Amino acid sequence: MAVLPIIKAPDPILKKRCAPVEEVNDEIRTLMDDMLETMYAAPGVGLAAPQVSVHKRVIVVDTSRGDTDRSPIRMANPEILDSSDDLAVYDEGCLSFPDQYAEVERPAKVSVRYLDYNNEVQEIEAEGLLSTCIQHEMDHLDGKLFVDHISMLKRNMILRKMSKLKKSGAVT
Ligand code: GNR
Ligand code: NI
Repeated sequence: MAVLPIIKAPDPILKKRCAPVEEVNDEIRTLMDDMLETMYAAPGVGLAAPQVSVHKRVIVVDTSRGDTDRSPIRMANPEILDSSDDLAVYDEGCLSFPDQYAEVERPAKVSVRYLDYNNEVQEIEAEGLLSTCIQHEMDHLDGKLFVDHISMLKRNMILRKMSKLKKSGAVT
């Protein structure tokens, strides 16, 4: 397993659409495991493949918090089957935007179909932080970032801050 470098915004790598995985084979399993190790090291509750420069539809999440009771979920080709009409607001962050937060409104519950670590089709229903996190990670696969859900004013504020941090070398 390996901790991979996380791409920080603004970067065109984060804006590309990712290609579906043909099957979850050893190469994809290694990617999933490296992504989990990278996510735990950060630490974060989710990570999408483009954040580590891989343009494949792979995400990992673990919203359990705490080092002892880990419950990692590894997903390839996640699809939203259904989402609730009721919405939930979370103060979201992103490992590609260190120290930047903004409230984002999304469907409160989603049902998701994906390929698991064994290349088997799974379906789960998610609510709360898990639901938010899965939707945030799935957005990454389409080059969409949490700042694309907020007002242009707030988005530009955050993007300007990130550009400055990168220019000064405070963020790499
Ligand atoms: O670690 C993360 N925390 C988080 C908090 C609220 C909503 C979404 C997230 S995802 C983020 C990790 C990340 O950037 N995943 O792409
Ligand atoms: Ni993110």
